[in-house]
Amino acid sequence: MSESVVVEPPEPTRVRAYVALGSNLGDREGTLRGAVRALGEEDGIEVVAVSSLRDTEPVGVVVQPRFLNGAVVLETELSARDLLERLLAVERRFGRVRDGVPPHGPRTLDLDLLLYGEEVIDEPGLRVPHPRLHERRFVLEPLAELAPDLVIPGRGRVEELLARLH
Ligand code: PH2
Ligand code: MG
Ligand code: MG
Repeated sequence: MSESVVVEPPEPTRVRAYVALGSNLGDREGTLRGAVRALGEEDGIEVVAVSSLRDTEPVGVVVQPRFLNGAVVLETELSARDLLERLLAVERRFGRVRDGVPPHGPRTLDLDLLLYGEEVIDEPGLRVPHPRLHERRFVLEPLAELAPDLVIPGRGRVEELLARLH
């Protein structure tokens, strides 16, 4: 009689992803806390760490309410595209409206995929690393709190990118 061999299913590949949080309409803190909870409840997404939340001056379109910003570290089994779709779905659940609103205008919730592992992706609607992450203090500060030594592909270490802004 041959010995039985237990074949373990392959470990699903888990990727570490970083997501920026932003809100400048309604109950900003309630929305960001709720969104982080909602992300953690999604199948295939685990919230590993959450930065502090900071009140920030609007950048770009400056005539709009102040933002509350932060960032989270996720571990995920989802592809970058599927993760992006989940982020957009959570934005909608928290009242994000895109129709008729200027691209950088006020929003109840903005969840931007900053990094997906070490991958560099440039596809319609999906660019990682996020193309403006290295020049935005409201993104780099919370990111530096979570992962100062993190290297942004093509840009450098988070802490150095932040120091360059001072
Ligand atoms: N998001 C923008 C435009 N400007 N300014 C701040 N302070 N925080 C943001 O999250 C932000 C912004 C577009 O996504
Ligand atoms: Mg944004
Ligand atoms: Mg966005």
